[in-house]
Amino acid sequence: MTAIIVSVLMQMVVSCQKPVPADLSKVSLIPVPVELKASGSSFQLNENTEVFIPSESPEVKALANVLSSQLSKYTQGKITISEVDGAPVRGIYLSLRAGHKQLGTEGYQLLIDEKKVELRANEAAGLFRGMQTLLQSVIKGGENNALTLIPSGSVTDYPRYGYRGLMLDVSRHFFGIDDVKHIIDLAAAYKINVLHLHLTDDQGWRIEIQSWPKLTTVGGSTQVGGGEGGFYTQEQFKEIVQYAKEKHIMVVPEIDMPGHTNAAVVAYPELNGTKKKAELYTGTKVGFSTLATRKEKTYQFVDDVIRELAAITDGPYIHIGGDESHVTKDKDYVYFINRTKEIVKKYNKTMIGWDEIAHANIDESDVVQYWAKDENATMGVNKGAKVLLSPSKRTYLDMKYDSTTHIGLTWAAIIELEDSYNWKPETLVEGINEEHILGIESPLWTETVETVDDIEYLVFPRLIGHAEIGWSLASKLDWNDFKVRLGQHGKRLTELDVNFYQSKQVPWVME
Ligand code: TNX
Repeated sequence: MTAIIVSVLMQMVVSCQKPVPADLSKVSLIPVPVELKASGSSFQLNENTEVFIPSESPEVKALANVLSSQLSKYTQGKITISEVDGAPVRGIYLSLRAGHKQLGTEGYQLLIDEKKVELRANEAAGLFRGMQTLLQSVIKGGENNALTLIPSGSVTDYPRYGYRGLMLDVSRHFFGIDDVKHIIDLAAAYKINVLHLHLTDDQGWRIEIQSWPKLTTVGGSTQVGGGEGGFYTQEQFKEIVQYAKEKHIMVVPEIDMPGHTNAAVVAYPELNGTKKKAELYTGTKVGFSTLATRKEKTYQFVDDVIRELAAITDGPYIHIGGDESHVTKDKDYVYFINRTKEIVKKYNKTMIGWDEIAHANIDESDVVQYWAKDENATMGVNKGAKVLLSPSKRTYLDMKYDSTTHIGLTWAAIIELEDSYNWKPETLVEGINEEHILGIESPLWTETVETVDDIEYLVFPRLIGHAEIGWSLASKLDWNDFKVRLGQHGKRLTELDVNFYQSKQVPWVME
């Protein structure tokens, strides 16, 4: 009896609410969705709002928990979650139902009216991406802006490229797992789906390899500038992988070889391919180290490293580096990449390497990461490989914004926001078209990056633009439109306490 009364009262509360006009097409969504239709009214978020999910779906439950805690910021009490068998008539409903082929694995549909917000996707990843759109759609409205609204209408959305990455160099300066998780959270809010960790370089080896323990105890003991460095145990690395997975982000680990291996050869001098004795290195030069590419011992090392790494990596990719091997003879370099490719294959992973690997016997099962040379990218495509785009003049997050930027480098370019945004993947390199492109990735090299504040400053807001280039339809990419939408994210970024670069090219709205 009481239950009926409560339910009748609830209905009255809901139906007593007067519709409040709002315009979904005015909401600044980034990345801009494929299709959006506004219907002029709104859904009101308040303490009576509930999140509904289908029963027996732990994955959706986990997402609903995240959504409820994020939305509860706007309401007095915590938004409750209830399991239902059919679609509810009111509230926020997360529904997983297969069959929307066009939406693929990451796409979603959002249907909002005065009574209900329904988020639909084929897979949990799609619900997660759609949740980011939903969270960006929450606005203040009504009299004195006292109400929290989600403008009504519909969104149908799915990504252009399946790989939209951020790379973090944890070798030049080491960052612990809490820092990495924090960056994962920020990137996930803009639908980034890959975190590439550059785990090894001349200055430090950052991942525990149990069969070669000195890699970390010796090779991980310092960093640029001489700080104490550090490394991830395999358990910690798995924790990062798991955390990223909950945000539907895949981790791509990189072991950079045969160059950029000073830290490894200090730990194990028998692997050294130069005549010089290696010492721990805390400077920022590149291109001076190499492995002994003609020794069998080296391939035992590569095999052990890839085997252990493959076992703790969820995703299909292992990145083997391959850049700037300036002291490796060309034929030795090609020999090394060819052998390493076989080892990656043996452990059932797909090899990614920087664009120089196009000189080796690569094929359609490999990925070339374009950073420097058009001809390498083209050579890779001609051999059938897919290309991951990280053009240094556009996507290198370690480049300064202007000549006064207090950190960062300038060798590739000085990259203000407009330059980082205003390019198209499919017209970047002649002959490389959409079908050759796996996606785009923005690398943050950390020679000059020492703190999380430094990371945030160089990554944001440039990564937000790259996230849009990777996700949105080419026909919707427009700098003048983007900068206005981005300006509307100023307040959000400030609330999230992100130390972002307040580019003068953007009309920031901080209130
Ligand atoms: C070049 S990009 C490198 C890195 C440096 C970076 C600094 C690439 C594949 N190699 O080793 O950290 O420049 O911007």
